[in-house]
Amino acid sequence: MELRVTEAGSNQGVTDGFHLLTDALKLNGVKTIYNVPGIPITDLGRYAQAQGLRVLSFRHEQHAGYAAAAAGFLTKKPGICMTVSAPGFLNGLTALAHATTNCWPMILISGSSEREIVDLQRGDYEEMDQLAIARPHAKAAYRILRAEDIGLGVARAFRAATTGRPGGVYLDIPGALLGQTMNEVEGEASLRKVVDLNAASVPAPTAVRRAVEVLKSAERPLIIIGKGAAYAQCDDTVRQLVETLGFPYLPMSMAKGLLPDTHPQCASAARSLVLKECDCVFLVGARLNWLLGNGEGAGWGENGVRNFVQIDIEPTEMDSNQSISAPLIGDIESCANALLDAIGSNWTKPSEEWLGAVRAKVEFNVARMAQRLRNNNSPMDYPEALGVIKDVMAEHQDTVLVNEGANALDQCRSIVDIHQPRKRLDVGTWGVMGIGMGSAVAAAVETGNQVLAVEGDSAFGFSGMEVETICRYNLPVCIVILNNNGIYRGDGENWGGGDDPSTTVFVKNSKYELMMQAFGGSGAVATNPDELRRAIADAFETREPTLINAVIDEAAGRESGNIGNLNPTSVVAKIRYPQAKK
Ligand code: ADP
Ligand code: TZD
Ligand code: MG
Repeated sequence: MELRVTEAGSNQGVTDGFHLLTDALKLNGVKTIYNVPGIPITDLGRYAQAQGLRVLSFRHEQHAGYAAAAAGFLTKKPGICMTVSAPGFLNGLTALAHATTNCWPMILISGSSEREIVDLQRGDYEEMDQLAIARPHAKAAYRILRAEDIGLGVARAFRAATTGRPGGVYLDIPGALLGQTMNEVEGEASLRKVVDLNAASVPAPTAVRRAVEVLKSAERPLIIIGKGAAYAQCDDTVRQLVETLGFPYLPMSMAKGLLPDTHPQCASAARSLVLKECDCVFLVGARLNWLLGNGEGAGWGENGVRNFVQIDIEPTEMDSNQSISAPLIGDIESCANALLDAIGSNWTKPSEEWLGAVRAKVEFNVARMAQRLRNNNSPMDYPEALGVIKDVMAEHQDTVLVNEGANALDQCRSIVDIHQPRKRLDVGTWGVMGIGMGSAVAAAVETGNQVLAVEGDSAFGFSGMEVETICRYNLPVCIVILNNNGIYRGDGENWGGGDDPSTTVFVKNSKYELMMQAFGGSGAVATNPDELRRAIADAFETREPTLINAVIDEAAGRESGNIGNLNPTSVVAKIRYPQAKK
């Protein structure tokens, strides 16, 4: 351990809370901290930087938090976010809850005020009982009160965030802890490196045999691959399992690219058909939550899904919606390998009747869409703009695509193929607007690859100020705003007839490109697909921070994109608001 020298002079042999905390993080492999400075953690960030950690400062904690969450997904290690107390903590908490909801490992470290004052509610600077507030939104929440417990506290946070089903962990750091001193040798001895963070969890042989029998009995089987499988980083094993079984598969949004979307078994373009007609569904790291209609109702198994088989590391996920005929409780790599062993070499692939029907539907739908992706209108509609993005992702397959919005999200997800694992970061399980710039920063920092952020104009606004962060660190991020002047559409009217614009409409023809130019990055406007293609090519060539304002027809979108059905309806609205046309 290095010697520490204080202003007072030589202070050999002594360490303190600041340094124990950074040492504990380093010992557990942390390389980057996503943070917003302030009392009491300003110096913590400085010391971390001095000790060789990369400390990236954001303009708002939520985006530092979303960056940490995305880093957790990309690296399979906890992403670290650091904030000040009360308001900074609350700003970061949204991201911690998001990480927990998505089953991603993240640790939110927040400074907090003096316990003696806070607990008597005497009104301290930024007083708040942060630990209690964090607990329901995190997989675990801990507070460290003594310098000698820093090693233990950090180790517990790492273990909880990562082992089993991953999630967000809150670590409460009262300001006074950071200044506590202890003997340096004892301090070093108190730190712990967590062993086998991503511990394997092997399924029982009986469960494996049961799953093989159920899968064998399927006539029209379907695999659904979720982001848990992308997170698991056993890409070759998943691919081998899918190809050995020979089933059509559907990738969930962030599992796209785990096998390339152009794979012959990929049934994305025949989604309605496979969900309606399948008789057996094999879930691999995907939950039967709202994104899959909870496995029932409209769109699902017209003739009834007879069997669900599910791989998940979390036992309570089984039977959370539909009855699971063959649960495989374990990590995806262990489960997939056990299945491959049990299957051996004599596996009969599904009937040509089923595979042929799926293939025909895929080919039909892909061909039907192809022309729409090639039109060259001005202003563009979504498919025209996204046809360009699709080409870019095919030509630059290691680009990380960040995507948020409503139409900007849904149409991008279905049109733009992803070719490599973990190259798509989006709104996740909650459908969060605001993940954009934080995810883009994390993607650039953690992978070093070019990032392409495809953003609705509303979605971008949630984190738009972080373009300064992107410029400050000179990250290779190209932002394309699909600008339709508003939320869902830009042509809504005020149904009360007043002067205020409709609730969903923004300033028309906004010059978003100037936001990037304000901080020294490049800005461009694209009014047609050719211009968009050229602007992206320039950004990829220079790897400069770039913002392209892509002008989209303001009447092109649909209310809520693909999930308009989730809006509650009013029975009296049509009578009261005759102006309401859409
Ligand atoms: P999607 O939104 O893509 O459908 P979900 O987030 O709903 O995916 O589901 C991911 C699932 O993957 C979670 O239930 C989680 O417990 C599980 N999971 C995460 N990591 C692993 C792993 N290494 N092995 C097995 N299951 C995992
Ligand atoms: N706030 C948060 C945090 N998350 C949300 N999902 C929403 C609000 C509601 N919301 C959506 O679900 S999509 C969306 C909002 C505000 C923006 C859609 O507009 P956009 O995309 O410009 O981003 P399109 O292309 O105009 O549809
Ligand atoms: Mg919009």
